[in-house]
Amino acid sequence: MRTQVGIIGAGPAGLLLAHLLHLAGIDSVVIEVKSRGYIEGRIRAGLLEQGSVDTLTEAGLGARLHREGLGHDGLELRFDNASHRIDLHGLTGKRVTIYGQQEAVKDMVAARLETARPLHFEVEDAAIHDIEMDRPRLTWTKDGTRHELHCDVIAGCDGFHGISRAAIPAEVLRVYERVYPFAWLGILAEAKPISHELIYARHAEGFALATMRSNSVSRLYLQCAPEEDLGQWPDTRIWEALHARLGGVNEGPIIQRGVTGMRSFVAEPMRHGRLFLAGDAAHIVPPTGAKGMNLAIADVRVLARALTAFFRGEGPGLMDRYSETCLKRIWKVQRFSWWMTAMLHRFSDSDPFEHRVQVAELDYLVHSQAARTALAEQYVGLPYDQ
Ligand code: RFL
Ligand code: PHB
Repeated sequence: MRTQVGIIGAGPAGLLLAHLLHLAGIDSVVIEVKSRGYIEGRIRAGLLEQGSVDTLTEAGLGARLHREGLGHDGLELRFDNASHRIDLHGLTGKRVTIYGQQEAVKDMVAARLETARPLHFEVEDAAIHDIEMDRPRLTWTKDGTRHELHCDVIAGCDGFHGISRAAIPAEVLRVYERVYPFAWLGILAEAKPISHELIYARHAEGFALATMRSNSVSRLYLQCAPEEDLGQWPDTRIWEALHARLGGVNEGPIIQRGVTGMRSFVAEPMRHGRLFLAGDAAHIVPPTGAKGMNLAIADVRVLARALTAFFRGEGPGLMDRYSETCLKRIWKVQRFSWWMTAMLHRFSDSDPFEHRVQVAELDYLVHSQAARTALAEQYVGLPYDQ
């Protein structure tokens, strides 16, 4: 078998890349280790920057997003028993949209299947070969049969735990990492959101976030211990903690729950030979800034453009600059996500000094138009050309 771009992973990065390449007339094959049902049901991110919405819309993937997505013009910061609204739209002219990642994934899978280009689920033993040559290969097993795919380029869109990053020789790859001493316990509940906008709360007991998936489904997060045992969190304890930290929430049946560890991580460079990393395969941000899926989309925009130029015979210039171009944005977004995390969480070694500094930072933020503008322009998403 032969294709132009072999894509590993059918998350937002892999599926969007496949679609953008299709629109440019470039052939690709997508392989995914999980089933279609699994990736379409995996509950994760929910918040899209204005630029992500525009990218999906321009790619023809925005119909349901515009019908069902919830546009937000502001957010609330809560600390010291008071609430402060940040007017995102007033400060930047832009807004963000709540639309579950799995809904965006469903739209992209449907679009891919409509193109009739290959998307293989439940592959086993995927392996990458010859990335330092002009014809790299992908191999995998499906239903007991071994497959071999000759490619011009391989896109590693297989998330943090995939195989792609490990295919880059260790002596070439530099890794920057920070693991936080806490995690998020996230629930999805059939309960009306307490506000039509997101509420980020800093509380002496720990951070909490109230977001949503619809006008009748709440998505709520609580700071917890890094290896938290969900068995220690019966529903009553979850609701008590949410009430305390958010100043009251609406309760309802909990339909999903999980614990997410938090880290900041960047692997450089994002390209080696004919292998390109995109999305979580190359970087992880803590979810406080809501940036993971948005960064994946930003990488893929750059990669699709570079590959399109290459296959049109315009040379490898954009491909050669891929890593550098993406990393400029990635490090700014890393800084923003780290800053939001540091400002809003309780650190286990927190001392009274740190507490005072956090509150001073929040107080400054909500009273300074310059500081609010800085938060707002990063939260709605930096322009792509910076
Ligand atoms: P994904 O989504 O992990 O997709 C990678 C895919 O690759 C597959 N795979 C393989 N396939 C074939 N062969 C192999 N060997 C393979 N190994 C892995 C996997 O099965 C998977 O399908 O990475 P991608 O596409 O880079 O997308 C990244 C986003 O998923 C991620 O950054 C976000 O979910 C992060 N995130 C958020 N991002 C936002 O932009 N806004 C948010 O509000 C937001 N909130 C969140 C989040 C992530 C969270 N969790 C659970 C990590 C909230 C949470 C709680
Ligand atoms: C979500 O809606 O799941 C969400 C929103 C904002 C965040 C993280 C997660 O910062």
